[in-house]
Amino acid sequence: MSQSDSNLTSFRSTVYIGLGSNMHDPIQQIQQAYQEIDDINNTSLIKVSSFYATAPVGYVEQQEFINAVIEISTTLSPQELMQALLEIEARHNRVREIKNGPRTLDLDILLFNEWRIDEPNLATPHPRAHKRAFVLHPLLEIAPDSYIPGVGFVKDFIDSVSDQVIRKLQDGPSEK
Ligand code: PH2
Ligand code: MG
Ligand code: MG
Repeated sequence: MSQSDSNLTSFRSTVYIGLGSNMHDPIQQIQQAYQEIDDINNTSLIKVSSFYATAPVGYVEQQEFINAVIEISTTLSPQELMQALLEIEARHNRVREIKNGPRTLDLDILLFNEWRIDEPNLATPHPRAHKRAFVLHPLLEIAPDSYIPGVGFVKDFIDSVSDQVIRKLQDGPSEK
């Protein structure tokens, strides 16, 4: 939070972000990111899922991931939020070598209100969210009624990802 959070005229959005890491102490990377996200101007962390250990999807010759999903509240625009998240990824020394490959920190906007955004660098809902157990399980945990615009309710997609290996590491959700 910052001083401009008191601007009551700004429209407040509810946003879900997926976090993933499989390099250099993933849990620490993600916990550090929670703080950095809460420190973004006009943005606050609302809810945090448990951590999930998940088998890599896409490019499989890599370490398992730790994944989590958070809910934030922000008055930033989608593009402003996106830029702030990219800066945090960069601070975690994120390098983009292999598509879907190992990463210190990945921050993906999953849902931005129920808005459907289709811009070259940003699409919401995240186009693959409903196909990934590492998104659906933590999202369902903190937002059991969440709806993916144009796709359907998260709870209705859980069965379709039952072949993906995922293990919940600690109990949650916790209110932040
Ligand atoms: N992210 C990817 C590709 N594959 N697999 C898991 N288990 N978790 C991820 O966060 C992940 C992935 C691309 O962003
Ligand atoms: Mg991703
Ligand atoms: Mg990403």
